[in-house]
Amino acid sequence: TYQPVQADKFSFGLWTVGWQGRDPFGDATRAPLDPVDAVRRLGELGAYGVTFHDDDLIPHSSTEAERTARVRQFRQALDSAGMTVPMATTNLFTHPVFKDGAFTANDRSVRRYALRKTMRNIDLAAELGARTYVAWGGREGSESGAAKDVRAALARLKEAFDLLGEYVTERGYDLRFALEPKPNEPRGDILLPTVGHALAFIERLERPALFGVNPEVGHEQMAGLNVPHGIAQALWAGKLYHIDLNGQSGVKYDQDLRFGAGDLRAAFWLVDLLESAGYDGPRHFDFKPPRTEGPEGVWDSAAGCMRNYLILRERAAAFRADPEVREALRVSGLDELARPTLDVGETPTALRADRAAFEDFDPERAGERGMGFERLDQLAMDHLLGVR
Ligand code: 3MF
Ligand code: MG
Ligand code: MG
Ligand code: MG
Repeated sequence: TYQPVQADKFSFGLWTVGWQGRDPFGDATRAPLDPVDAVRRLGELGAYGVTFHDDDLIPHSSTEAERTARVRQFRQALDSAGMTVPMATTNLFTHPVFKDGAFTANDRSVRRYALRKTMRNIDLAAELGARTYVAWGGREGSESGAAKDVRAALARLKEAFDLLGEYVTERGYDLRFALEPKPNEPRGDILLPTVGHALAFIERLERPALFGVNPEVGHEQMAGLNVPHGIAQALWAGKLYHIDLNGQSGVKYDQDLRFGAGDLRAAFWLVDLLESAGYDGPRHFDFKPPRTEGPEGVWDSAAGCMRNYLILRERAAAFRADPEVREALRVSGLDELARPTLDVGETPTALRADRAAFEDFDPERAGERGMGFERLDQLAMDHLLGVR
C-alpha cells in the first residue's frame, strides 16, 4: 500500500536525487550520481519519468562525441527501466556567463548564446519525447535598482519566448513551454516572481497557447502566498502545464524539502485540488534530499515524496466522500458558490428590476448567517490526521 505505480505519473529531476549537497556555506557531502543509476533507482521506486537540465546530462564543456555517448547511455537506461522523459529544461544559471541573466542579460551576446543553448536542448527534448519544456528564469533579475531596466528586460524576455515559440512551431515539435515563477534566490529579485505575474506575461506573447506555468510549491510560499490558490488560478486559466512539488516552511530561503514536509496542510489542499480538478500532467518532484543524508538517505527522501502524495490523495478522497463533509459543505454554501450569480441572459436592467435582490432583501438577516467554516475545516483536519 502507498506503492507508486506508473499511472501515478511521478517524475523527478536528475538534479534532485543527484544534488551533492553543495550550498552557499558548505561543500558537497555526497558523491556525484550517474544519470544511469538515477534512472534505474527511480524506476525501481515506482516513478514513471525523469527530467533534466541539459547540463545535468551533458556536462557544460563536453565534446560532440561525449555528448552523443551520454545521450545514448541515458536512452538505454530509460528503455531498460521503462521510463520516459516528460519534461526537459535548460541550465541558464550555473555558468558565470549567466551571472546577470540569460534572456535578459544586459550583455546582448549572452542573450544570443542563451537562446542557442536553449534551442539545442529543445532539439534533444523533442528527440527524447518530452512534451513540456520548462523555463525557470534563474538569474533573470537584479540586486539593485539601476542595474536592470525591468521594462526593457520584459521586452527581451518576450522576444526570447516568441522566438522559441516560433522555433518549436517551425520544427513541428509537440512541445509546450511552462514558465516557472520564483520570487528571489539566487538573484535578490527575479522577474516573473509569482504565478500571477507569469500568467499576465504569457498573455503578451505572440503564441500564448504554447505557454503555461510550472509553479513550484516552495517558490510561492517563499513569497508568503497560498499555493493551492495560485494553482487553482492557473487551472482556471487552463495554464497548469506542469508542477514542481516539494516542501517549504514559511517565508525563508528555498528549502526544497521533500513533498509533504513543511506546510502539510497546504500539501493536503494542493493534492485535493489537483485530484478533484482532474489535472493529468506529471506529478514532478523538485526537491533536495538534505545534505545530512548519505547515498541511501537520498532514496528514502525520494520515496517519501511519492508516499506522502499517495497518503494525501487517499485522505483527500476520504474527505470528499464523507457524508458529513458533504452536508457541511452544503451548510457552508459551496453549492451556492458554484451557481452563477445571474440567471441565464439576465441583463443589468433585469437585475435592477428584481426587488428580491435589493428592496426586499434583508442584509441584517443575511449578515447573521454563520458560515460553518470551522466545523468544515476540523473535518478536514480529522481526515488529514487519520482520526476519521
Ligand atoms: C530552482 C528551481 C529549478 C527549476 C528548474 C526547471 C533547479 O529553484 O526550482 O531547479 O525547477 O531549473 O525545471
Ligand atoms: Mg526550486
Ligand atoms: Mg525550491
Ligand atoms: Mg523548480
